[in-house]
Amino acid sequence: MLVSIAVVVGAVTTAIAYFVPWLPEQASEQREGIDAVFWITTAICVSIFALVSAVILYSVFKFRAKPDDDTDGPPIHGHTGLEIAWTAIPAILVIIIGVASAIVLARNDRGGPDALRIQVTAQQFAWNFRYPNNVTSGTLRLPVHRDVVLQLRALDVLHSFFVPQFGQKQDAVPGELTKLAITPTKVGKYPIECTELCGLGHAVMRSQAVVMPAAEYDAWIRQEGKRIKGPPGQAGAAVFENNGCGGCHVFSPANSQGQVGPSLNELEQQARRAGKPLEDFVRESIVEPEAYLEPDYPNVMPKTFAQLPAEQLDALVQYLVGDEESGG
Ligand code: HEC
Ligand SMILES: [Cu+2]
Repeated sequence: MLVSIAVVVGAVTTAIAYFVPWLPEQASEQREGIDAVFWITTAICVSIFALVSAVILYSVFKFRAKPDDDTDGPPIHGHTGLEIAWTAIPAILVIIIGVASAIVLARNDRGGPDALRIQVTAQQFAWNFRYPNNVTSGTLRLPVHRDVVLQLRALDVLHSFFVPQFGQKQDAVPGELTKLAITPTKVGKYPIECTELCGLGHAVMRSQAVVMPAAEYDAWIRQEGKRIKGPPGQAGAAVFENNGCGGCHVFSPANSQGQVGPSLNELEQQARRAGKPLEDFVRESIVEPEAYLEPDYPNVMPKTFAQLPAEQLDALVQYLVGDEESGG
């Protein structure tokens, strides 16, 4: 009887654990180990739950007092064997979970000797990514099946990088360089979330990880690398596009339609209103957005662009200042 109850409870709980898709899609090698630990833990929990439920259900029916029975039960003074068992078995189970976790963590921390290294800058409330050839972007592009190591920096407060489909989280800590290894296994688009409450805009501190076929990634990174070294107009356009400026700003030369920030088509009037020379105004607006806040707009322009390499910043400013400088 006891055994049949345990089997039924165990089967139902296992079905709930197995058939309901609790976990996000698996898209990295690191996630495989994490999921394994998760399933080991779940198996242990299901077994103990089945055992305890069976004993409780069995006892409730088997040892129920008769309605007119007011006597005390027999006095019981512990059971040394049982006590040793219920101390030792959980200790062993916890050690199993601990050892499995340690193995997975150690394996997941290995980036591989020729991993692609990408610099990540986190700041209230945006992410910025810089690739080995200095291309910068607001979305993270990764080649599938290649070891990647993210090197994370925070410029203000604690942030935490998390892509649920990749499994691991890593804090970005001001004044410290932290690392996160990812080996993507599936082409696709995955959300990047900040998982450390970092201020008012925490909930919108999101971006996207785009996992691409290796050849497509190589072509993209080569092309963007060439564009940022090209003439200022071309380089500026590349920096503008890759860093997501168009998502928030209208700017005709880029064909962008973002409505979060002011239009960048009338920068001259805006500079005059701010009482600054055009180029200084534009540069300052990008590097230090809070220096002059356009009235009627939220203060949400990311400050991460101060991290742009100098040539890219110059090219971006030229691109925005436009015609009078480049003569075309
Ligand atoms: C998340 C949205 C967002 C993104 C992304 C963004 N901006 Fe902004 N930007 C704003 C907002 C809002 C303002 C107005 C508030 C302020 O002045 O800081 C602004 C202001 C500016 C200004 C000053 C314009 C004026 O009229 O005062 C410039 C120039 C500018 N942004 C350029 C850029 C460039 C270049 C990028 C990309 C590298 C960019 N922005 C990315 C939201 C954004
Ligand atoms: Cu954050």
